[in-house]
Amino acid sequence: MYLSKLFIPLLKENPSEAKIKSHQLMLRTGMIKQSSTGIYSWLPLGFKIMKKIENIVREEQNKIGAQELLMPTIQSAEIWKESGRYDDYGDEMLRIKDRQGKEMLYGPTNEELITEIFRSSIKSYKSLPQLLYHIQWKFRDELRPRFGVMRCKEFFMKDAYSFDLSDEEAKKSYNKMFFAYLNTFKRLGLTAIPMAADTGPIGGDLSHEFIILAETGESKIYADKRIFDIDINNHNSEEKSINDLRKKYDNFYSVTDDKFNENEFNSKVIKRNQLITKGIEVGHIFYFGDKYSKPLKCSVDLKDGKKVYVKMGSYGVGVSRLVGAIIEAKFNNNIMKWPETVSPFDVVIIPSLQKNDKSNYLKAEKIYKELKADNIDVLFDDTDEHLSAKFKKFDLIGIPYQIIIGSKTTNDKFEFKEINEKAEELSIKIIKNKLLNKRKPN
Ligand code: 5CA
Repeated sequence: MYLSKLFIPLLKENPSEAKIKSHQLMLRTGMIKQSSTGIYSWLPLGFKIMKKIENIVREEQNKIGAQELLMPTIQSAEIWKESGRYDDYGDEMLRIKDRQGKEMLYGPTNEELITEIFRSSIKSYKSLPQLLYHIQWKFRDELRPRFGVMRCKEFFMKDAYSFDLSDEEAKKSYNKMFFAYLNTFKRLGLTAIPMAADTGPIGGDLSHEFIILAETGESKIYADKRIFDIDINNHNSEEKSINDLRKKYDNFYSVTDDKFNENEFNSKVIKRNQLITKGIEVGHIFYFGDKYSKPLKCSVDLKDGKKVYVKMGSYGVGVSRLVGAIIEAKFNNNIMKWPETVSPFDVVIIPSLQKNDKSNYLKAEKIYKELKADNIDVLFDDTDEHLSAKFKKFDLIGIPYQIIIGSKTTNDKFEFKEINEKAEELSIKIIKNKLLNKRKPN
């Protein structure tokens, strides 16, 4: 892609309404544009990054055997009345009437709708367990939408739902998700820690929030520092391996504010290991048994003819929130570096272009074509801005690798730079191999 053709409305200054760095950066680099309070359009740069995050989330769901479907954003109020949540959900739910006066709503979550789909399709124990998910827009009329995509009204979420015959089986589904979440966040370049959490309007008595540390986070957390040293790499998707991993996390105290108990914290964690800080909730998993299946009469026949209400859990990832969360984690000293897995481009070519001398342009174009031929997603800054202005711009856009074509460039060696590292003079062949090697298999 040529930068001159890219739809990327950059701003010169930080917009005054943006209070945290992710919101500032997203507006400055033209990733999003506010359409009304708490509602955003995703412009090409932001959308591309979000789609990459979405795909990693999807791949890790598929790996544990979850099946993707797509439910609508608009739901009928009826099923919410059946579950009893229509009134409980309060003002956060956006209620709508269609032309027949039928009560509808813009889904803030999908426990009712998926239960309705399940109860009308599955009748026998033989079809269980099931793990279903979708990635869809949600709407919550938040009282105080703030921090850009971190707490907004309309947001993109992956929500999964598990269906099992017993509590014991359901815990296995829960642990599988626990495992998938750790892998997902790792691939996104984040260290997300599972923390025992309150269940709020979703309900149930078992729940973990996955939290990344950030001063601007809205969740207060209390943890044993050693939980950050757990290495998930030695674990695979076998049941025993997943259980062992779950146990490792359970060994260390880690809770959010609403589960905090000072005496327990002080008795379980010695002072030196105590961490009290703030974080961003990027995912949340719940187990709630028959909380929805019972009122919605979602049961299956067992072998002996008896009926059992299916045992359910739900599992959310804030896909659009993650875009902001990654920025909070990776944008430091005014320099952004996207993890390679989600970066909007693999590499950017930054030539110094003079009006009367086409040579740098031609060199840059040649490299551009060569990299493209190897399917490397490359951005070519073909604008006539001064090099220093270009560098400033790419400090914010955050593409992790740069090829710089300036006065130091010879005919066969180019400056190759990883953001925050020293530049090296390398041939295009070596640069190409370096970039291709970065594409690690998952
Ligand atoms: N039904 C359950 C699990 S599928 C559920 O809705 N859980 S949740 O309420 O915790 O939301 C899941 C994730 O969505 C959160 O962990 C968070 O990352 C994201 N999220 C929730 N509310 C917002 C919001 N207002 N703006 C942006 N992201 C949000």
